[in-house]
Amino acid sequence: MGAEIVGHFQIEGTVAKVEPLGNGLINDTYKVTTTEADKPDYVLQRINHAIFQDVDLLQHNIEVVTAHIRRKLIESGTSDIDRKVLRFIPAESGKTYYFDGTNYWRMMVFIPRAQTFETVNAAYSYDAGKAFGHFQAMLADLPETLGETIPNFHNMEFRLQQLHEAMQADAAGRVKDMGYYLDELEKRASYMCQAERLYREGKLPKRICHCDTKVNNMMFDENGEVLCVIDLDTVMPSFIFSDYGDFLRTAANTAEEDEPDLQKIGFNTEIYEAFTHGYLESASTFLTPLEKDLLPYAVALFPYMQCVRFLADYLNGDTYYKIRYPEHNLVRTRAQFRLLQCVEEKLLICRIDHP
Ligand code: GN1
Ligand code: MG
Repeated sequence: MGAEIVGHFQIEGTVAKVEPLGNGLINDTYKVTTTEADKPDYVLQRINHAIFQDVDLLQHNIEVVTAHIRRKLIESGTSDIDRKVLRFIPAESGKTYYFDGTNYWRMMVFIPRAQTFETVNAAYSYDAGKAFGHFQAMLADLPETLGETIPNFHNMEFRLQQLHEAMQADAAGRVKDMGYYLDELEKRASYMCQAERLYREGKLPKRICHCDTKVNNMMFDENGEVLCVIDLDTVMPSFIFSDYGDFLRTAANTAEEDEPDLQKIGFNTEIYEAFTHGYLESASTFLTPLEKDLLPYAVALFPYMQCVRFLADYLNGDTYYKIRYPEHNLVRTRAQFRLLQCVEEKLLICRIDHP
């Protein structure tokens, strides 16, 4: 596998090897190394077609976004542009993906001498905040409306509805032991769904967001300077909370998102403050006062939403996220709930409805 697929794309150079890359939970990613020193290496990805069902829309969004950013970087006289925005390689059809009859594949240029991190310190968080704010700002004047590559992706009401459906179906017979988490999540449901309500009331806008701002989706150069944001599958209209909140969910957590030892999980307020500072520096030009007021809500929303999503997948018998062991989604659920509690304690924002 691999080399044959690569042959369908208009790459430069000769393929020397194809090997797995990264640790994403959705797509399968490979690094393609070429023999020639003066030719780029590439990243090959098998798109998870069960999750991204409209690959045409998916690639269209990504092409529009990367072209827009590239144009802005050129206009502003930025150097080293191929390391600051992803470049996709056309397949023989001219499209930026190839369908082999079963799977969809795409290729992009591998960004050389770049690094990603699973954890960051406060200084990096400040830079990342600025970079994500800048990413949203660059896309604020995108002339085209983008479709949702996963409909209702960060819609909290929809995610709770999916959890309720998973409870009712109880496909894996796991509901009986989940009473504690189901109750705790339900108590917070109304508070957590406030963004959708405010949107319906016309008080909150949707903007083009990245929607997967996990800390490991940002590339840094050899000196630790931010290069670019990767993993653009979920770039779509959303509340700005998506990008702000999901970064802190991963970066300010003192442990991994699936840490089994709950004692190790904490919320690092130094990282929270640094990231917020950086984010506001580049995003305050377009944020409304209400969006700014609700940033602490966004910090709680993302561990909550991720907890709901992991738990729903656990109840469904692990059909969405890749798992490494049978109880993995339960361990993730517990870890995200613990993180939510830490956020609530530190930011004093526990909004529970009492019956
Ligand atoms: C998935 O693909 P990856 O691992 O970057 C997921 C995110 C979750 C994340 C949890 C399309 O992201 O929404 O926050 O796992 N992406 C999709 O780690 O569902
Ligand atoms: Mg990723």
